[in-house]
This record gives sequence, C-alpha cells and structure tokens, in this order.
Amino acid sequence: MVGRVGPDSLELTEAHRFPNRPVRVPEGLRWDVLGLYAGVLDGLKATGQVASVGIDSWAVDYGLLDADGALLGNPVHYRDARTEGVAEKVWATVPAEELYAATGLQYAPFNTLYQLTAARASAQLAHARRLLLIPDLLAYWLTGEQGTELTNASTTQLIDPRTRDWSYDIAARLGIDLDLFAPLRQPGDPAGVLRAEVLEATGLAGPVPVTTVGSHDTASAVAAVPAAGERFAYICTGTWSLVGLELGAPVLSEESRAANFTNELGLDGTVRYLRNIMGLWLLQECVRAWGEPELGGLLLEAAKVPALRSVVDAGDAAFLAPGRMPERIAEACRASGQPVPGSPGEITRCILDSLALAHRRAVADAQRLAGHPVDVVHIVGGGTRNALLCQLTADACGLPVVAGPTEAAALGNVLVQARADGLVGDLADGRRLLTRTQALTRYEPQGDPARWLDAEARLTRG
Ligand code: LFR
Repeated sequence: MVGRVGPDSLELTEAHRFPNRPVRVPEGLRWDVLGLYAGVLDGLKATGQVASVGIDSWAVDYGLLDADGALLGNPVHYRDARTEGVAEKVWATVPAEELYAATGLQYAPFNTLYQLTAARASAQLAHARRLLLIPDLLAYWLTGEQGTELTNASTTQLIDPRTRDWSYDIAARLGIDLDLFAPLRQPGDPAGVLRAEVLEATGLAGPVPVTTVGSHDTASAVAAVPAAGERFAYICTGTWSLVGLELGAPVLSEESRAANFTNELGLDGTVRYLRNIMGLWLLQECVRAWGEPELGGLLLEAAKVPALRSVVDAGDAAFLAPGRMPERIAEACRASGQPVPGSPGEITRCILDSLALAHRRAVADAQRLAGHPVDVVHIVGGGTRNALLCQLTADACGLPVVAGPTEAAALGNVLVQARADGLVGDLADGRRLLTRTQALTRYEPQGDPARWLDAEARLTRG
C-alpha cells in the first residue's frame, strides 16, 4: 500500500497484492515467508518510488536465525498444533495467575511464550542465535539490521506492560533466553535503509529509510481508529475480531484474567485492552470448504435468514485450527440444543449473529473491567465492508457503530512514518486527519436489545 500524506490529505493506493498461503508439510503448518518477502519486493517495485517504508503483520510468530544470520526453516504458523497441552506445563512452573499479573496477556495457546516452550527440545531452537518476529524478519532482509518492535513484542507474553520492557523474571523462570531477541525498538525509530541489492531488485532510488511502525497489525489498526476523545471501543475486524479499549495503563486484575482480556501495547504509551474473537476466520474457512462462492450472494442469503436462530461461542479456541468449519459450527449448535444451520446462507447468518454477540460481550466486559465507559463503537478493517455485520454489531451492543477505514492497519502504519517525517503530530492529530479524510459509515442500533441477552443465555447454558 502506498500512502500519500499532506497537511489535509491522507490517501492510500494499492500497489500490489499477493496471497499469504500457509503450507502443511509433514512436520506441521508453516508460513511461506520467502514467498512473502518476494511479494514485498514485487510490491516495492510496483510503487515506483517511496520516501519511507514501514512493515506490519500478524503477531506472535517468528523466524529463527543461525550464527551466520541465515533463516533456520520455515516459521511455524500460530494455528499449528504444536502448542496443544503446553500451557499446562508452563503453568506448573509459573501459575497462570502470576503470569497474567506479570505480563497482562490473555491466554492464547499461540502466544510466543508457549510456542517457544513447545519448541524447547527442537534442533532448530538449539541452533538458533536470534529470533525475529515476522515484521522484524522482513525488515532485517530489507535492511540488514535487526530489532524487536515493541507493540509486537508485547504479544510474546515476555513483556511487562507496566515497564514496557522485557519481563526478565518470567523469562528466567521458564528458561527462555532473552538474548535470542534483538534490542527493542519503538514505533517511529529508524530501522535502517534498503540494502543496495534491494534497491537494485526493486528499481527504487536510494537512500530509502525503513521506519519502525506499530509492527503488530492490530497496533497499527488501533492507531487508525478515527475516534475523538477517549469514550470509544474499537473492533478490528478481519481474520480476527480484536475488540476492546485504548487505555493509559494495563488492567491486571484476576477478573480481567478470568475474562481473558489482554493488555497489548499501543502507540504513545497506550495499552490495547482487548479480547481476541475468532472473527471472519469462521466465514473464510466455510467459504473455502464451499469452494469459494461469491461473498455478496452469501450475505444476501444470510440477511433473509431469521435473526439469532442459533449462535456459537465465537471466542472458543475450538475454532482455531483450519478445516471442517461448517461441520464444526453445526456440531456446536447441536451440542447447545439449538437448531442446526444447514445451508451456506444459514451458516453464514449463524456466524454473523455469533460474531455480533461476541462483540457485544467483549465491549460490555471491557467497559466493566476497565471502569471505562464508551459512547460509540468503531469498526475498522475488512469487516467494515460487511454491512450486515456492522448493523448487527450496533444492534447487539446497543451503541452506534462508526465503520471505517477498511485499510486501518496500512493507514496506522503510514501515519507513524509520516509522523517520523514531521508531517503529522501525535495520535489524536492523526485521528483528526483520518476523520477529515476517510469515508466512514454510521449504523444506529435497532431492535430489542433483550433478544441478544436471550441468545447469550443459550450459550452459557450450552
Ligand atoms: C490479527 C492478529 C491478532 C493476533 C493474531 C495472531 O491479524 O495480529 O492481533 O492475536 O493475528 O498473530
């Protein structure tokens, strides 16, 4: 994505798009990270010329480098099964309560800490001298320089959200060598310049600086939530729905742990207090199983299906792994004594109702646990294109929803680069620019909110 930023303008254009296809090999589910890097080079070439580059991606996953700086194998996908049963082993050394109090991170089987524990006896880890999170790995290949960007580092479960530094005690107790990590970098820090070979491969004229941005895509997306003031909740929708609040300090209470809220780090000293919900992954996996029918048609069918006939718990880690998604959703409905959706339209409706319900719960829980009330819910990311999901979310939350921008992560990324160049000011300044320049759609809540409570009761009974 190419961003153009002026005093009163902010435009994104797509230079190049390429698929990110995980590959299953005998040892498990892996990322084709060389394919991704090749896509990045093609993308840079397609830009013609840029003044700066920033990289963000999904969180928690990493590549390992040997003593020569060469990548040791394909990075493991966070949906790989290697972390099954690992958390219990970690908690035997550091109880879950203590881990939360120290790191503020929700339990997710794929947190880097559990991945590293799962890999403990592997030959790869034994040979590794450096660990780079995915965006940091791409930045290393582009520049030759290594760092660990803070917002993404906060998803490893090895960072203390109060000090915004490594959690040395937790790492030591779990036998995790923090020397594997390159020094921490803050969004806005310089991250080197494109190497001569990269300039040659892309046809760009150097020097082209690489700027550290909120390299966790969700950190960049939250930075691009076009909110005014503090009384807002956000939902970053895409493969995941990340639902929560922007806070000035972490919430590390036992209730917060029990509700599985995470305290990831954001820009300018903020905390992203949020819950991971399975998100449109549920639908993506069904669409894949159905042979990739056109989404518009499915949503039209879904809109005709009566509301809230059956719902599933969209926060349930049982939906994490790929495969058999329509069947797994049907099984969950059957198990909770609800009508079993059959047609693609019915299953799509069940997914959208379930997501809206999970959004409602997360928005309500976050406000209560953080003592931070909101007046509006902002939806950013791919789900903003799904008008039915936006309306259902407004109805379920009983709050107005402002949807947009769609490419929030790219915009947040660009804003941090523009800021490093002195083109925009702080977070609030960037958000004002977004409000003036981006297309936003407002959805008012409709219908009786009580029906959402009934649906919720069905899940807790099931
Ligand atoms: C979204 C995201 C989430 C993270 C998940 C796994 O793309 O980055 O924030 O929990 O992917 O990395």
